[in-house]
Amino acid sequence: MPYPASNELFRRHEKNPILSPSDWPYRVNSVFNAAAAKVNGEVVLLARVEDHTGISHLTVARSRNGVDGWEISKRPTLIPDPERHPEEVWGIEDPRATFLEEINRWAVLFTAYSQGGPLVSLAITEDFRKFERLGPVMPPEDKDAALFPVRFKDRWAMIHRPVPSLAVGAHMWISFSPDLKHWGDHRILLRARKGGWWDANKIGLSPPPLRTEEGWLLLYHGVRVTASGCLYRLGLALLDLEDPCRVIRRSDEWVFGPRDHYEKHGDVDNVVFPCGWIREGDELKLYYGGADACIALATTRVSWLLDWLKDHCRRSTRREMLIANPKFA
Ligand code: BMA
Repeated sequence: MPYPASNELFRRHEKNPILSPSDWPYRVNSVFNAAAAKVNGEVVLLARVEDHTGISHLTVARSRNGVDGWEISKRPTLIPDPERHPEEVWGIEDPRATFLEEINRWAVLFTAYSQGGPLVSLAITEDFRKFERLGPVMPPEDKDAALFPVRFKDRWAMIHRPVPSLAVGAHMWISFSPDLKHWGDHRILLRARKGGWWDANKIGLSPPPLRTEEGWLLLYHGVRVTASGCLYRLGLALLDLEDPCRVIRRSDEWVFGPRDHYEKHGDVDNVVFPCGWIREGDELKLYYGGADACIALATTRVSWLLDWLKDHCRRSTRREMLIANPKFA
């Protein structure tokens, strides 16, 4: 089935937003940016929940069909624990879950908001009920991190977004580790573009990399700074299956952006922010935060995204990538 001629690759669910603060069994300000996983036939969302102190924690919601009938935990699932983890003093945010077959567990990377700024922390879980916190894996400022599900030549790989200095741009990096705890061999994977592009100056990974027949599919966000605030939109890229440092394609155009009211208006206007997707055959369910206030669902097909990306990767973009990073050659 070819992708729609309208280029509308993602279809918003008619029940959007599928989860809102009013659905929560306890008092919260906002629910958004959830990790997504399929566990024992159920869709599990690990949502970022902000309470009325402004600090975030994470709470699980489960559903058979991934659309409605959510069973939401009566209490927070993972709360900041600054006694044992001082880096969590101002909250934990934006989880992304990857199933690691080798250890038969989910690895959840999330942002811990420390006094020194946001950093990347890791927790491991089998069932999204009990978690083992491994603590910080990247120093501040760093976020938008997710693991690949497999090792590459004996090493785990992570995509993340350090911000060494805003003057040089906030790019997506890739790093490697023998044990999930010690990370190195850091290099830039995808650069934020410059000037008037939709993804100029600041980009970051959205859901974890998705293994496809043609490569690792990435959905990433680009942040455009406008006179009325930031505008979060999403674009696609494809990495080599064997060598994830090799970018095969990158879209010039964004593929999804704020359109409906729950994306345009909330605590932070004009934000779509996915942290999870679930693949069932060719179908893909994308779970995203709407305007930092609610959780929404959009569906697409993996084959549509791959075909569209093939048709929408101009030569100039590839040239630009080669100049930016000779490792792409
Ligand atoms: C990013 C993260 C996200 C948030 C987005 C828009 O930096 O903090 O959690 O959704 O900004 O506010």
